[in-house]
Amino acid sequence: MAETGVDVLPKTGAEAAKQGTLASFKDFVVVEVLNDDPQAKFIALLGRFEGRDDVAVLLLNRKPFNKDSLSSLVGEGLQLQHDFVNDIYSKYVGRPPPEHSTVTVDLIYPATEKHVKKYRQQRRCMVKETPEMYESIVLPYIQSIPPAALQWVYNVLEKKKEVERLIFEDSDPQLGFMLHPDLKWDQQQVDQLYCLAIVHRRDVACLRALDLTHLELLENIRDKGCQAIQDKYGVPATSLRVFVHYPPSYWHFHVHFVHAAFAAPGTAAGKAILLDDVIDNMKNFGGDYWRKRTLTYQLGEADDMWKLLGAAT
Ligand code: G7M
Repeated sequence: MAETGVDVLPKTGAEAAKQGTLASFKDFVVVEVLNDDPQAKFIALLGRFEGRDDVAVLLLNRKPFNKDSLSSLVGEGLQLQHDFVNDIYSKYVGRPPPEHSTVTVDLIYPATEKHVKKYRQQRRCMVKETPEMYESIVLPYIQSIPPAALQWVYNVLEKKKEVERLIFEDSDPQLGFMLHPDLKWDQQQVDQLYCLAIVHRRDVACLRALDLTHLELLENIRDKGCQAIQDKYGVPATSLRVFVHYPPSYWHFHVHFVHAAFAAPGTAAGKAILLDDVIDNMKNFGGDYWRKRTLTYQLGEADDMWKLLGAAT
């Protein structure tokens, strides 16, 4: 094989990680367990590839049971090891076949300090953000974030990445958006559906930026996004929780579409605001509703925003 050119196989884990072609984590060293949630069967690890100074955040999620292939689980597939029996009650340890024992693996590499802080377990704090705090503290903070933080968004919008995952596009520069499966969804089970609509226009950072001129955009995302999900996955609008985050992690306007049966992370009060409520409040109480409101939400204490807002709260 040639030593140069795009077809060269990467030699190290770090190179493969950058190309998205990792086959295993054999030269990955765990430095810290950032978070461990046994209930959600989730662990976040901070690590390094051997010989590298930069760090990676590795998120491992055990997948829920797949109801569509139960026969391969409870048939001969599950190898049983007896634990105990007491009257009518018995217990075994079961070793599932490979298709039932996979984990989803999300890797952020190279990870920034912001990523590490985001996933490290930390005290949760409530903030009451007034419009004045938004103007004087949050807006300058948003403006200080390096544009590189939105590179993945622009890669999607410019069709450099995730092209084969595109579910729907409305290419209108003002009203248009692109709909993809969210990074968090592996598209295996429709009752865990999680899609993300990203708007084409680049001048709307978040909920606070909305006014009456954006109503048509919001209704367009809701109506065409729901229709596209119905067409592709057969999930009707009545089974979808459609919401925005405030504050978002990425300050380029986007909308989450999640199956109503799925209590996904980030759907809780203090983070998610239903798109219908966003629209309805603007229609009923004025286009500047989200600019005039005090917004109450939760942040991790390691979050840069908490460092700025904590003192003012
Ligand atoms: O909290 P916020 O509203 O900013 O949520 C951003 C959403 O973008 C989350 O649900 C992420 O899982 C999702 N997301 C983040 N990244 C880096 C990607 C990505 O590269 N591709 C896709 N499709 N979704 C992403």
